[in-house]
Amino acid sequence: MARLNRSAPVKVEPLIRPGDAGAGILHFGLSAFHRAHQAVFTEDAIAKGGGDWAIVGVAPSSHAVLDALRAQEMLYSVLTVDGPDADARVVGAFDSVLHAGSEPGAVLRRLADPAIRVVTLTVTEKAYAPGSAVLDLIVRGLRLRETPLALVSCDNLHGNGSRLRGLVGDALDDPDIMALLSFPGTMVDRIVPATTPATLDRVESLVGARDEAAVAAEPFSQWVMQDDFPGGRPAWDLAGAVLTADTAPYELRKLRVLNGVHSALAYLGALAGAPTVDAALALPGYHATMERFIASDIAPTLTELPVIPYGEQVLQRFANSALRYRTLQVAGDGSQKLPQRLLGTVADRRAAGAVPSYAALVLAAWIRFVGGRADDGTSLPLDDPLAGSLRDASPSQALELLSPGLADDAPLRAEIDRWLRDLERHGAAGVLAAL
Ligand code: CS2
Repeated sequence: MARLNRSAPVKVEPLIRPGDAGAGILHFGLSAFHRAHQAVFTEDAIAKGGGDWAIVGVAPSSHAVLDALRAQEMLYSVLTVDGPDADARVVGAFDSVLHAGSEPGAVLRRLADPAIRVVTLTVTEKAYAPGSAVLDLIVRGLRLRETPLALVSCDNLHGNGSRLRGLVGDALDDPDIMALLSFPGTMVDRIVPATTPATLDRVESLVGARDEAAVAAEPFSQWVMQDDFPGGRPAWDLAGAVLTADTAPYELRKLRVLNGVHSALAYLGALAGAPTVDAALALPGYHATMERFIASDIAPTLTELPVIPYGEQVLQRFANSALRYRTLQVAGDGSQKLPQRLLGTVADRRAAGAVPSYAALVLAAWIRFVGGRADDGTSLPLDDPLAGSLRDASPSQALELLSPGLADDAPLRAEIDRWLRDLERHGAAGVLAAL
């Protein structure tokens, strides 16, 4: 079958064609998530509101997606899957792509380019540390900047905008350039599993061309952001994004409920041998345990937006059997993710004098998971920047690596130890079936 490109006869036309709009956004991280989320909002926004807002994508390390997009003249498809139903669209929001490692000069020129008025990032939790390669590159480019620019973190971090502002501000140490920059907070949400060969085959039959950069995603997609763009922005509001003064309540609810429960299912599911999130949720007791985790531990920490109906909707989304989101994918980088999605819940409940029992269960499952064995003895891979130290860590050492001082909280520790004994004795599936 012919490869997707601008002259391939396809069954589905993009809303805009690469080249129709000039470049206005520089995006770091060509992840499946970016291609199914911000790029789709941006294509809709350009189609509805116009403007030169096409995306220059920067791949921080891997060449695979970049090569595929170049071979396809910047076109790729998003497959929306919902149980047995699937629908594909071809997206034309990219102007061009660059590789940070081998083309740093071109990336720096784009960071200085006045046509670029928005920089967006999906670089994952671990990149938000002083001295990370991608932040270093951005800061070098910003030193050349003379016109206003919004830097928009689209990663799952609490206070992502202010976090980025802090890191960039410290590294730049230049008040004149900082005065040109804004750091709007955002909440991003769409479940986008890693692309599989089955995704590519399904896209091929719906689009009528072979697409090596295709992604599959759930129907749900949400983007909430602070409207603080000194150089302007695409009409993302016309594309369904919510512009608001304060993103914090949305972000906290999403991190603690959606991402917190996702990780809970990932660890408790992987221990029980469930390959995917939907398979984990279908195990006896898992759905009910997640509802209790949300109601007893998470909901009391969130006062500004309704939690229980949101939690029910999240569980429904996780049950989408077509997503096949691997528990091992969600389980990766736990040392970086859990502080964002679980430890805030723990800290708030402890400050209120309560011991969050289900959150302690998730911590116990994580400790067991990083030990490297599923309940049936199968070995589990550990994809985590701290893997070297975590593999042979005792429970106290693992908790200490997650957050200094966490292991010293005696009531919490007693609850984690109780769950660890239960998990050891009955396995995750046995423990949750009996709850
Ligand atoms: C997931 C997220 O892989 C993970 O850690 O929890 O990527 C999740 O799918 C997204 O945040 C959904 O918006």
